[in-house]
Amino acid sequence: MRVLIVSDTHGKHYNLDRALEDAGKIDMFIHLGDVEGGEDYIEAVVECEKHIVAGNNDFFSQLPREDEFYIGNKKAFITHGHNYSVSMTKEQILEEGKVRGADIVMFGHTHQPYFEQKDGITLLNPGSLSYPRQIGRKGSYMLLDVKPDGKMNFEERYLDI
Ligand SMILES: [Mn+2]
Repeated sequence: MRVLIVSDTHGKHYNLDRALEDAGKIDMFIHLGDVEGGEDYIEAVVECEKHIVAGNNDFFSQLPREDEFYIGNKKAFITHGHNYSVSMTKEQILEEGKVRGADIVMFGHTHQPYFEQKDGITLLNPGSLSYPRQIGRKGSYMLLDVKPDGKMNFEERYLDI
């Protein structure tokens, strides 16, 4: 199964469309917040199972602040990350993931890709599709491929400017 993981589109859909096209057929779509009104657009163009959380800029949205669900037999915990000071430290969100018994913890907010496997937990941020802040500033997203034997392969991908 293929899972497309994106974040921080901030109401712009040009790069989201490119990511959806690049990713090809997907079985699950995850957006880690700062959708800024893009919910209706995503609802219209993405047909598979979707998990979307609210970011610090989604003031009037009805989206949940966090979500827990399974990807295969692994438990995922997703949240935008601003409530866990992710710009300063990854310890708080990692700790929350442990408390919740998560295998995979996903966040956004920093607009910089992040990937770490620690204490049995995979902690990741796909970066931002619309306003990348890492060196090179290419819009980024992550693709998770779950093999038939359950093995997970995480791939960070960058769009050409
Ligand atoms: Mn943002």
